[in-house]
Amino acid sequence: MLNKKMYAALNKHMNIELYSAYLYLSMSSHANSIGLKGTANWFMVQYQEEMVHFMKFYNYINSQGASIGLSAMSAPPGQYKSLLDMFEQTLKHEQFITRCINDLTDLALKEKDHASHIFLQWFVTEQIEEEENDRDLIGKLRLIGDNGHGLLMLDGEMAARIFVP
Ligand code: OFO
Repeated sequence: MLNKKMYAALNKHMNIELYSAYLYLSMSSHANSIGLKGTANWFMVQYQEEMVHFMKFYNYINSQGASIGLSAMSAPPGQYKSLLDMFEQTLKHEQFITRCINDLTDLALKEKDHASHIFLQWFVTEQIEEEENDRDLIGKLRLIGDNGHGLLMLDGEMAARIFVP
């Protein structure tokens, strides 16, 4: 059973995971609207992954006998200056998520909630990959700069990403 503090923190973060899904869904559509279909695919896969993250929290809270509370969702930005801007915003968001996961893990230890502490380990590991992916793409985009050919090549690479549930 989750204590009050742990429940509130996990439930709040569950809603943040849903916001992550919203954010990447919006980025996917923006990429599509500027003709970058591969990038649109990359963000669509990212959206699907975020829904998995959301459902992990949803199922965990339910498995502890509590019912989840969905909160109102703020709208993500719909316009971006460039592809680099999108990925810089993505990395910034993922760094925020990493801080949230670290805070949740600290709380689980403080509350001696071993089940939640184990549950959160998956996310601690996942965040390493989340940030790494974004940093890799930002590095490539900085090298590419304004080179249209390079941008299209990278877009083609991003078309190959597939969702692995
Ligand atoms: Fe992008 O890792 Fe969840 O939010």
